[in-house]
Amino acid sequence: MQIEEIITEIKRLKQEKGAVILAHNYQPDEIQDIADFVGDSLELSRKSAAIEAGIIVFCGVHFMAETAKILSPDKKVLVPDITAGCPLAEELTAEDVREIKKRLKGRRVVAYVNTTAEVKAESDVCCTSANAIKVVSSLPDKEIIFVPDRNLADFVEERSQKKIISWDGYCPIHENISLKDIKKMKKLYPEAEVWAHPECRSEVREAADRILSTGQMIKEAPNSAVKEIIIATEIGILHRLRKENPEKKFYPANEKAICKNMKKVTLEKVYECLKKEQPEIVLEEKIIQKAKEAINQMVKYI
Ligand code: CIZ
Repeated sequence: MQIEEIITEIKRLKQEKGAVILAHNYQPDEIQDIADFVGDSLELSRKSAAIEAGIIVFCGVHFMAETAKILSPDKKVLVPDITAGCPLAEELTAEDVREIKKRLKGRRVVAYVNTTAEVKAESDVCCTSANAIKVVSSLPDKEIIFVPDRNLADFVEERSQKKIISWDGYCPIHENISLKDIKKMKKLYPEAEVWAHPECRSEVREAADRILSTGQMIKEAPNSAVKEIIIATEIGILHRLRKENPEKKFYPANEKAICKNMKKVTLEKVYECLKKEQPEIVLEEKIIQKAKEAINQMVKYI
């Protein structure tokens, strides 16, 4: 089938089945363009809980679709490619969390949304990069265990009054963005501001003018007085930034900052997934119930 035909078929099947397509900000451009909603994991989690559709096609990585399923257990949550995982989420198991809780008894565990459903079920509270500071600051504890991203953990410690004990995980895509990249881009575009994601290394965060989640970048771009912005995160976000702000210029800090897992989703796979209603996210009821408690805290904070 030609691309145009696939898109027509996706639209037809979506209507016939009462399905909704959600896409993460890091998805390929053409997937963002056919989606009903594009956003970060917090926005998409909220959306999945609020929409009435019986079928959600989640275009993103596995943990994001799991989060949608936990918040909407009665809906069928489909993923175009079940192998689209997140290396950061896969760095930590539920057993690791149980062990760390035993070792550091009495401390609460805050889990970044980039974790498996099983890890969320063992954690006290979840957060995203958009609300990590607010979630951590809302807790009465002085010391917090934060998993799995060490860079986001450091960023939260810098901006909250808490001592953070962090897991030593990282996102390989964000860690690959270097200070050298930032300096090179600043030389090319001296008027540009640098906006970095909190999953970036500390030296990149220090060199940045602003540290923002993808959802915050989307919200801030139209309000910012600057005309040129160097973006230090996965390059999928550039599509929406450019589309929604045609008068501004956005440059990737490193054009190789590409998450291969995010790009596993294709139009053909979305079509097949809608047609066959497979692959589907299936989670144990016990995991859903436990993880939901941690996620409910997350969706309270913007
Ligand atoms: O929360 C998300 O969706 C992720 C993984 C990054 C971001 O900043 O949007």
